Amino acid sequence: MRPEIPGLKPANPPVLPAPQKADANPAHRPAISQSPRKRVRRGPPNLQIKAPDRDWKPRWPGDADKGPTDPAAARQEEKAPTTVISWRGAVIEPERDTPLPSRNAEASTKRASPEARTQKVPASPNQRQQAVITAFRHAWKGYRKFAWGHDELKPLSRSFSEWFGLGLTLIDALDTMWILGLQKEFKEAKQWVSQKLNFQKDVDVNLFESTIRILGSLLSTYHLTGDSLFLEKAEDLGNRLMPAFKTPSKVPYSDVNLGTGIAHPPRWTSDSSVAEVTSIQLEFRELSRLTGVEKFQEAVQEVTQHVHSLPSKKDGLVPMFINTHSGLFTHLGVFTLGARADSYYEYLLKQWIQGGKTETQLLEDYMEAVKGIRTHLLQQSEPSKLTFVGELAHGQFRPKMDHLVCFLPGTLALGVHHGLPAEHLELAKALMETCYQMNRQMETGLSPEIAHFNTYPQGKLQDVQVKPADRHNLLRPETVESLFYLHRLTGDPKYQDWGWEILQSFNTHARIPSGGYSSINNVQDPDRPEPRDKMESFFLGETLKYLYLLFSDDADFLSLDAFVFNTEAHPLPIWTPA
Ligand code: DMJ
Repeated sequence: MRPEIPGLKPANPPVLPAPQKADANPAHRPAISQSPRKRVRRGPPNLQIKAPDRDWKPRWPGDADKGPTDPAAARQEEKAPTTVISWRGAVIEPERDTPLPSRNAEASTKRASPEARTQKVPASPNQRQQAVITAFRHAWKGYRKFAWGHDELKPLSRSFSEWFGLGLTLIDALDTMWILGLQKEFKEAKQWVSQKLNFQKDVDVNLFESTIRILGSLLSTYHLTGDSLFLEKAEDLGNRLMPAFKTPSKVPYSDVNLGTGIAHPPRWTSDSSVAEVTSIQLEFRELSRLTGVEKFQEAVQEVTQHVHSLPSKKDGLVPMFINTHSGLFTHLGVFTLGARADSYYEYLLKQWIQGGKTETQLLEDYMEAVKGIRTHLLQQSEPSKLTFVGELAHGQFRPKMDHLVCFLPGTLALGVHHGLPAEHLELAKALMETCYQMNRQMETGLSPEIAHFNTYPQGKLQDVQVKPADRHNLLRPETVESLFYLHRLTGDPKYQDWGWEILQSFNTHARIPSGGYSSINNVQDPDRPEPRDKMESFFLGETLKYLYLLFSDDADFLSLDAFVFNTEAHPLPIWTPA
C-alpha cells in the first residue's frame, strides 16, 4: 500500500503500457545531407531477455535481514536527527584503429523484452523540430567523419579526444537518434555497439559519468527499441562498475578500472563528490529490475540510506564531498546547488517518481531540501529582481550561480506534475526566467558557465555579471532541459520561443562548418566567441534531445507519467505503483 502523505495532492498514477510492456568531465575540470524525412515507425518490437518482475521493489538496507555493516555508518545512524518535513503540515589522442562505419546496417539482432516501455508513434516533426534534426545531423556529420568510435569530437582540429575510450558520444546519442527518428544513423551506431563496444578494457572510468551517460543510455535505448543487445551491454557494464562500491564505508570510489576491476579515489583525495555517489541510483535500480540481479540496487540503496542518515546537513542541504573511508561528509559548511551537489537533489525526486511514489523518505528529503534552498540560497538581483540560487560558505552568502543550477526549475516543475505543491511551480517559473536571462543578457545569447548576480542597485549594471574565467559555454543542456519541463507543465509557448532563441545562438556561435559544434570561450564576444575545439557528448545526449522534445506539443510522447529522465536525459520507465 502506498503511504498517504497528508496534504499531498493525489497524483496521476503512472501508467505502465500493457505487457508487450559535479561532474567529472575533464572539460569541467577546467551534414550528412538531409533527405526528405520519411515517417518513421517507432515503438518496441516483441521478445524478451528476462522479464522484469512487475512486483519488484527497491530493497532498502534494513528492509530485510541486513542493516548497515559499517560501524561509522551505524554510529552516524544512531546520532542522526529525525528528519522533519513541514510542508502544509505534512511530515513527510589515442588509437586510430576504429574503422568508419559500414554503410550497410547489420541485420537486426534478436529482439528483447515485452517489458520494454512502449511508445506511441509521435506526430511528424514540426519546423522547429526539423531544425533540431538538422543541427543533430550536422553534429553527427563531424563526429562520424572525424571521431567515429571515439569519445568526443574535436571539431576544429577535425580529430577526437578520448576520456574512457568507449565511444562516449556515440553511446550518449543513441536514444536521441531513436527519438529524432534518425533510423539510418541509429543503425550504424547500433552496429558499432554490437561489433566494437567492448568493456573488457584496461581503462579507468568515472563511476558517475559512465553510469549516467553509458549505462543510462544503454538502458533507455533498450526500452525504446526493445533490442536485447543494449540490455546485455548494460549488464556487462554494471558488473564491471560494481568494484567501486568495495570501500570501507560502501560509499563508492570515484573511479574504477573496467578491465582489472580495481577501484580507487582520485589521486589527491579519498573523497567522492556527493552528487556523484547519489546520482547513479536510477540506473542501477533499473538494471536490477530488468535483470533480476539485486546486487546493483542493493549497492546504491545502501548509499542513499547512508547519506540520508548523515549529520552536517543544513535544512536538507548537503555538503559537496563525502569520504569513502569514514563515510562522513567533508569540507563542511559549503552549500551549493551547482557542481558536485546538483543531481543529489534531482535524484531524490526522480527516484521517488521512478519507484511509483512509494519511498516516502526520498520525498521527505527532497521537500526538506527545497525548504532549505528557499531559506538559505534564494535572493533577488538588481535591477530586475531576478530570483536566483546562490551559495552559502560558512554562513556567508555568495551571489554566484553555476549554469548547472538551471536544472532546478525543471526538477521543481516535474515535482508539481507528480503532485507536489503549486508553490514549487511558482519558484520554478521565477528561476526559469533567471536562467533565460543568463542566456539573453549575454552578447551571444548563450549562458556563461557561472553567473554572478548583482544584488545592489548600481547605475547601469545588469543583473548578470560574468568573471573572465567563467565566460565559457560548454553546450550544456540545463536551461533547455528546464524549458522542456516548464512547457510541458504550463503549455506556455514562450518557453518554446526561448529555446528557439538558444538553438539559433548555438547555430550562430558554436557551429563549425566542417561538422560538429564546439564549446566556446567567450559568451560576451559574438565576433570572437573562440571555439574551444570540443563537442561534449551531452550536446547530443541531452541538449538537442531536450530541444526536440521542447518543440513538440505532444505531451504523450515520452510522457512524464510513464518515464523519468536520468540526469543525462535518458528516459527510464516509471515502475508500476504498488
Ligand atoms: C551532464 O553530464 C549531466 O547533465 C550532469 O548531471 C551534469 N553535467 C552534464 C551537463 O551539463
